[in-house]
Amino acid sequence: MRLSRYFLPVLKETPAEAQIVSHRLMLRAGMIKQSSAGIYSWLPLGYRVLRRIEQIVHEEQQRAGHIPMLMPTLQPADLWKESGRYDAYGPEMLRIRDRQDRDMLYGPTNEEMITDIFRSHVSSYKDLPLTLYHIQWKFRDEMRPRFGVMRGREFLMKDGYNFDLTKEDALHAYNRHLVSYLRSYERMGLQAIPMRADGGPIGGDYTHEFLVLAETGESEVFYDAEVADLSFGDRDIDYDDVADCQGILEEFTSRYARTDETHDEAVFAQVPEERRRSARGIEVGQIFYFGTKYSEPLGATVQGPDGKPVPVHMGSHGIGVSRLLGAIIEASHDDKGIIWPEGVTPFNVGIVNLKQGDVATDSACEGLYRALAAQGLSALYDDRKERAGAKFATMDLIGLPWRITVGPRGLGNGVVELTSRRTGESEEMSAEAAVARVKDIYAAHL
Ligand code: 5CA
Repeated sequence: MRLSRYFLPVLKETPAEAQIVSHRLMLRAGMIKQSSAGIYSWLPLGYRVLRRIEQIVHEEQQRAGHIPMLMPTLQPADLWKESGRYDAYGPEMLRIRDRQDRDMLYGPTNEEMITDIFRSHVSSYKDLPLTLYHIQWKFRDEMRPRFGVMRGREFLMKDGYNFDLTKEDALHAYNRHLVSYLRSYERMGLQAIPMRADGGPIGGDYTHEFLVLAETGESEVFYDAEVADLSFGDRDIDYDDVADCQGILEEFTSRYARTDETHDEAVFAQVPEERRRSARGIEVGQIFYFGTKYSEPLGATVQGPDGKPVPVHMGSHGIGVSRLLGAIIEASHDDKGIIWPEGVTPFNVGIVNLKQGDVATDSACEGLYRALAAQGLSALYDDRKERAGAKFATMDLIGLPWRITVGPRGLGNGVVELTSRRTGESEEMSAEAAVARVKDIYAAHL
């Protein structure tokens, strides 16, 4: 993408309404624009990151054997009356009446709708196990929408639902979700710690929230310092291997790690004092096993092996896709701007032309731009007639992890400069070597 033809409305001033750094940087970098409280347009740069995050979530869900689909945002109230949640959900639910006077609602989550789909089409235990998911906009009329996309009213969520014959099978689905979530967050450059949580309006005895530690997080958390040293890494996992998935659950959840809703001082006191930590965290996902809570009232039963109808065991599992942009920025920025992890960056590399209009420099930049594209790498080429300082400031603000700087002096010596946004370190090399290096860096992320 050539910056001269792109739409990147960066702001010079820090917007007064933004209280936390991720919100400030998303506004300043021209990623989002608020349309009303807690509702945003995704401008091109923000949209690119949102799509990257979605793609990682899709890939990891499908790796775990979960099946993508798409349900609507508007739902009939009748389904929620059947489950008993229509009244219980309270003022967070946006209720709408259509021209035929039918009660509708903008979905805050989809347990009822997916259970309805299930009961209409699945009748035998032989069709189980089944896990369906979608990535769709949700609406929750939050009392205090704030911090930009962190606590929105309209937000993008991945929600997945498993249907199993037995509790044991459903717990395996729970474990698969835990593993796939660990992998997803790590690909986004994040450490998200699974913590014991409370079921809330979704319900259920087994539930973990995934928290990214950050001072600006809305949740108070208590944990054993050892959990912060765990990482999933690049190990291979067979999602059908029940014992393997269970082993990973135990590895990541056996130490003390709880949100304030389930925190227990007496149990926490058993953690050696030097390892006890309390901090704040951003909840980027939650998994639930809730048994037959929805399948019983909605009549989602299958014919079991003995011919008798049994309600299916279910769980639901959510990732805060749009919230993740805020969480990633909270975890990865400096005083100049955002520092995108390679896994989610909107463009792989920025090209800064130090002397726009100089024939040799322009042609070197064009060549580089094409060479990167030929390798499947995306570049944002700053081809504007701006001062070098302004170009660097924009690149630093929008946070592409790698920048290639091209100027007449370097070209005279046959070199360009490759700079890491994270460390600020630069290295001179030929344009071909820079392309090869960037390709290597991204090999693990493409
Ligand atoms: N049905 C279940 C799981 S599919 C569910 O709705 N879970 S949830 O309520 O925990 O939401 C899943 C994730 O969505 C949360 O972990 C959080 O990351 C994100 N989320 C929830 N509310 C908001 C909000 N107001 N703004 C942005 N993200 C949100």
